[in-house]
Amino acid sequence: MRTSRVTLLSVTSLALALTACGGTTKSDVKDDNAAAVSAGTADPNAATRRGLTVGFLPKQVNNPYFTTAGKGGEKALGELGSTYREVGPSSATDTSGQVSYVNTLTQQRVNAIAVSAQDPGALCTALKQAMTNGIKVVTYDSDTSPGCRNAFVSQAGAEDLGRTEVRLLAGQIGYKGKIAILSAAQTATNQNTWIGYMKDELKDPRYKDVQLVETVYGNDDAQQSFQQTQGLLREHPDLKGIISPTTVGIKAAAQYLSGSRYRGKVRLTGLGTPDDLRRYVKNGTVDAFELWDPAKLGDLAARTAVALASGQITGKEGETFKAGGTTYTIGEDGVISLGKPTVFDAKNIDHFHF
Ligand code: RAM
Repeated sequence: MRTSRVTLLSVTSLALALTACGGTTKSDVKDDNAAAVSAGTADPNAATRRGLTVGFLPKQVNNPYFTTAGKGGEKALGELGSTYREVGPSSATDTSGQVSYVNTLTQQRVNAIAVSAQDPGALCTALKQAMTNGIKVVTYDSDTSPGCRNAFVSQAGAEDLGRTEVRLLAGQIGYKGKIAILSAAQTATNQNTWIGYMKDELKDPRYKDVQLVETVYGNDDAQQSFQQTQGLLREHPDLKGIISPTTVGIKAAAQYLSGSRYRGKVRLTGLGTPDDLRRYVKNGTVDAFELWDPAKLGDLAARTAVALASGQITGKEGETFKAGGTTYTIGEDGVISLGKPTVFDAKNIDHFHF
């Protein structure tokens, strides 16, 4: 769903209006929250507030990964007696669009925003403005800077993800040959963090015969990702493997390889959904890849947003809260970790449906 954009100016006026307003309106509830945040105190025993509205702002609305994550968030909010609202751009490279959506949600006076950032810095001013208005901000999937949100719900350890992808691919190509990376948007915080760890992992002497020749960007667009894969093989016909740490990219690369003479010759791994890649595992295009359950990520983002808006946590390291029966502890820089990803291969893929 697209919502009309508002200017930063109108959000700034809103901040002033909110500060000045009196009476028993919905904004007063958020003003209470703002007071709790500015006092920097968490009350783990505070009651979970109901009737909240949490705005989900994915990187891209028409990406099935975010649709699944959104469904998880919506279900969790339903269980908690609160409302889910989704807005967002249809392109993963529309950072100014994302900024406008933050401003829209601020103007709509939602209680919390859960956002997957297309760019680490671009959203900062708008998110800070939202927080000034008493709105709690959670990033999930792809972070901004720690000062621009209350907490980040991380899908899995970034270092672990980056390193295991290199290990998976190196094992598949016998630790020898040229490899490439097919990423999402060039600014994506999550992919860039993982790629940083991939490059670091490749410095280990055991990869001395593995050469990373290129990193290309398919912008989480199926057609662009397909063409980038095609281009990689044209440029490097002796390529041995591709890592694609994006669900859109890996699916498009699998499609290309599967229908080409490279099927089974060029190994492909990365982050994908079992439903997207099942057929490519079965036809020998992909050996193994990994992911977390996006619905669980959306669920935890929603529950974190509600815990923040209820004053149970503020996002400080060491605070704990309960979400769906599990107790989570907030780590350094306000990071909350969902857990470990699952590696899928021919042996286990049929047990997973998402
Ligand atoms: C794509 C997006 C998302 C990423 C997954 C793995 O859907 O880029 O941000 O976490 O892939």
